[in-house]
Amino acid sequence: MEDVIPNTMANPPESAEKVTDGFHLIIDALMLNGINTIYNVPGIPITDLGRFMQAKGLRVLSFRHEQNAGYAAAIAGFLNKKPGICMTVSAPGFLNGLTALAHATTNCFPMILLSGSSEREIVDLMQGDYEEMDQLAIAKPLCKAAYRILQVEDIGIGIARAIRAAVSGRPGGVYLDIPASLLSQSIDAAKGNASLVKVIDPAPDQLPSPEAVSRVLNVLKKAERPLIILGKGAAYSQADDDIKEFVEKSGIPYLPMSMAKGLLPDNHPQSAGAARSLVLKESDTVVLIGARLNWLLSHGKGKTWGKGTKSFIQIDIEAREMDSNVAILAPLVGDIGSCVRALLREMGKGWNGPPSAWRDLIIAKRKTNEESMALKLRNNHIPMDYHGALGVLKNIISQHPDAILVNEGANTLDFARSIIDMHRPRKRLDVGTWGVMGIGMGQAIAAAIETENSVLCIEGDSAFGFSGMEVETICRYNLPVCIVIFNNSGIYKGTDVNTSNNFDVATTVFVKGARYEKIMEAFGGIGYHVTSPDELRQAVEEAMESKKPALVNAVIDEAAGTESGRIGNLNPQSITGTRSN
Ligand code: ADP
Ligand code: TZD
Ligand code: MG
Repeated sequence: MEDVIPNTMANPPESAEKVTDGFHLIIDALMLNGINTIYNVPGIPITDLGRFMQAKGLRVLSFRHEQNAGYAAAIAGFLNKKPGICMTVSAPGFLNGLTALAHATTNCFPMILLSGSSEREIVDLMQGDYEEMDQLAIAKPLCKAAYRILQVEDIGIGIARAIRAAVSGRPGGVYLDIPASLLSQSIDAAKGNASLVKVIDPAPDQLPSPEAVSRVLNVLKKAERPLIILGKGAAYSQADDDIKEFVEKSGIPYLPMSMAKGLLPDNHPQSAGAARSLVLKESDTVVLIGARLNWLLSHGKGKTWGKGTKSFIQIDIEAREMDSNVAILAPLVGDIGSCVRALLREMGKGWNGPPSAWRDLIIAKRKTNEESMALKLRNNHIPMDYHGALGVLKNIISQHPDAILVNEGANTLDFARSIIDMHRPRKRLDVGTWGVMGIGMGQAIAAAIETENSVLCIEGDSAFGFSGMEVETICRYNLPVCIVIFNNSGIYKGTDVNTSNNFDVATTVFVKGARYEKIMEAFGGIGYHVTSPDELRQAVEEAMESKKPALVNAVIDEAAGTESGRIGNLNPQSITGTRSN
């Protein structure tokens, strides 16, 4: 289908240099605000917008499905602390991008979904326009803010508003509706230029009150078994040095949430990662830094947290997060950098760490757990189990501490998260707050583009299927991405059998012996098929060395996984008791 070329471009009037249009003002407004990368799928009405962006020097990456472009934009927002931009066509393209926008909002990542839309006059009378949909109304409940720009002179303000809404306070997703007719509206170039807005200080520091800082330290001083939990908000805040100094000065053991791994290296002496159950249960005082007490932390109560009452201290930019699940004794509302710096200042010199009995208990537990794990990781079983395969990948990541690890799946996710140590901040990207499958290729592409580092994706075979077609995108842009598929022929396991008399296989199993590596070969990348830890090591080392797109099909024992990985307890129980485990 042919795109509508704006009159200003097809037949430039004599005074063309003095006139600009919606297309160009959007580009100028984004560039003025330091936005230089767009993740998109082209089509009416935004094809030319992508072309003009490219012509102006923006990086415009085209995906095979908007959801993946959206996940790329969301994680770019996390990595850069500025909004990642996803651009889509109207109705179906917009809806495909919307999952990622909701995901960004849920995860507190700044992102802008910029979607073309059809003619308001027709849409609002529901007269059946091309890809008709009231996109603004649909986006609103799923994101932090939603705006529509109707007049060319409002582009500057509209984009400024979207940027500020995405990054200020608790970051999140913003929807920006771009009707086709806006793009071709023209305006005097000088007037247009003057209407642009450079957002000053889009995410201002938010200082905690001195009383709140003292309250935190008073609670902390009394703690006998304190624990710090670092969440992905701490990773996002990029206050890496201050956080490290606070943890080390306080002497308090810390537990990183999944995407906060590497903020301090996982082999740090204060890491309680290998004693997780113990510290959650036994701690008496917990300092949450950019981590919510949601399902991932069992809502701060119940069996996981043990019997004794705990004192919670929480650092978060969002005041409403306090007391969301349990009472917070010492809330510290502000941005993490400012809060941690304030604590460091007030702690002064000679701060006593927690009692050594607490530290020794954790160190002992950690040692036992690490030793029993080390044995499992060295196994050379064929078919491979998760431990044998992940032991290999753990070593590879420690040799490439700057490589970005992308991880999704169920068992593949849970085992990799606990087994693979991270060494630097923001190197581990994964399924986030929702535990969503499908983030893999989008995150891998954005990570390679935004950081220029190598990317290692560890993917369940089911997880990979959600975004697998983007292998073509990875090859097209020749990105240094190595995808390892943990191929157990199914979701959780490949062994389920349909015991009824119908003809279909069980709901959780896939084709046996699938040759995923051929998808990579189809587009010019390198494919490997491996069945042992040794072969896996060789393939991944070679792929990481080459910095070329590669896919390693790693055959895993079909029976090695467990239902739902580590969160099997969340499966509703069947009253007929027919579920097998
Ligand atoms: P995790 O899943 O790692 O536990 P969550 O996504 O639950 O982390 O929590 C992240 C928290 O971090 C959110 O409550 C968010 O408001 C907060 N946050 C994000 N950025 C900042 C920041 N710069 N300063 C303070 N808090 C932040
Ligand atoms: N759909 C979406 C978008 N997100 C989800 N989390 C799911 C479905 C349900 N789901 C999980 O929670 S994990 C998973 C699904 C389908 C796949 C697990 O299989 P896998 O990993 O092959 O990726 P393992 O190693 O076989 O467990
Ligand atoms: Mg699987």
